[in-house]
Amino acid sequence: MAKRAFITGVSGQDGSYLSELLLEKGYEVHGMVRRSPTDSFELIDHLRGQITLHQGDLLDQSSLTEALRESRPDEIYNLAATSFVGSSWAQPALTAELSAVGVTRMLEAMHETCPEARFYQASSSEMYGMAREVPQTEGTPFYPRSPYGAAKAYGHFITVNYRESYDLFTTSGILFNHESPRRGIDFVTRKITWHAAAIKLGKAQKLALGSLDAERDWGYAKDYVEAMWLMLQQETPSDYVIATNERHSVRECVEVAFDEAGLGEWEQYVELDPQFVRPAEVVELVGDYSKAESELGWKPTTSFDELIRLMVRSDIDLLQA
Ligand code: GDR
Repeated sequence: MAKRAFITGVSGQDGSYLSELLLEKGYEVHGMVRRSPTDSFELIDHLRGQITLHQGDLLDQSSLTEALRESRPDEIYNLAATSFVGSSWAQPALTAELSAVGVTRMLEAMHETCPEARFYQASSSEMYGMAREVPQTEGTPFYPRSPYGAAKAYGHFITVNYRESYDLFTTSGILFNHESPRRGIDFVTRKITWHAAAIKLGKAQKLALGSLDAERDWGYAKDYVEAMWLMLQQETPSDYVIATNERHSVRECVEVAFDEAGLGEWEQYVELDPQFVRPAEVVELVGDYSKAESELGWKPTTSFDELIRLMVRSDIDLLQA
């Protein structure tokens, strides 16, 4: 019989790639959406008819219990959250409701309706914030620097706690930044690749950024959803850092993107705008994925340069269509 998976945040970047991966593997895929399941969801509309959507909200306990009762999953992937770090200062309590308490609600729903299921929690490198050591491993202490990071740290610890308190199969994937052509336009890589494409095609003139010096460990989302699945196929549940162990700056991202678009000197198009600067920044985030490599057999397959170039080409195609 086909395995059943339940994905919250199914209509986002990771949810859409994970759905495709699980369908390829023969899973019956169920997803949770906040709006009506009959609405359009850009990133998963091509999967209509192949996945079953349930209406539910991480703010609403009974909707989660009901969605799990209906879908009876073997595997649960909790990807739903507010994903834009910058907005978490404007909506700190909502961020906590969704990304912190929301995890408890999902775990409670699982504990009540399907305790035999396996649970994946989408944790984040933002939990390391003001990093205590470089590179970061599963053992590095957390020091979040945003309401987003603080909420994710709670989500991580409650996931570990349900494993230890109730012997549930719960895992936390500490994912560093992961990008793709499906990345939202507010995130810095996609903002840059979209603008490079738009400037190339004469549809935009300038690109306004908060800073060129910020650095991140950026990987390809398609590689990262594979790691989520692998974590739930192990004999014993554990937590894993998923990263590339390489750090690149926003400036390098701009250089590669404008080069791929054939635009020459990028300096003439880029301006700095303080509205995109955050009240507190994270520093020296770079992940050591050696535990994932030795236990899951996982490693990143797409370099930073390839990733940014494929995103620019995709944005050029999108804007030409
Ligand atoms: P991040 O991603 O906050 O790391 O979170 P984002 O792409 O938003 O920022 C990366 C870095 O770029 C700097 N930056 C800018 N960022 C944006 N968005 N816009 C700008 O104009 C700009 N200029 C400079 C930021 O300050 C930051 O340093 C992502 C999300 O996917 C989270 O959900 C996830 O948990 C983490 O990655 C891992």
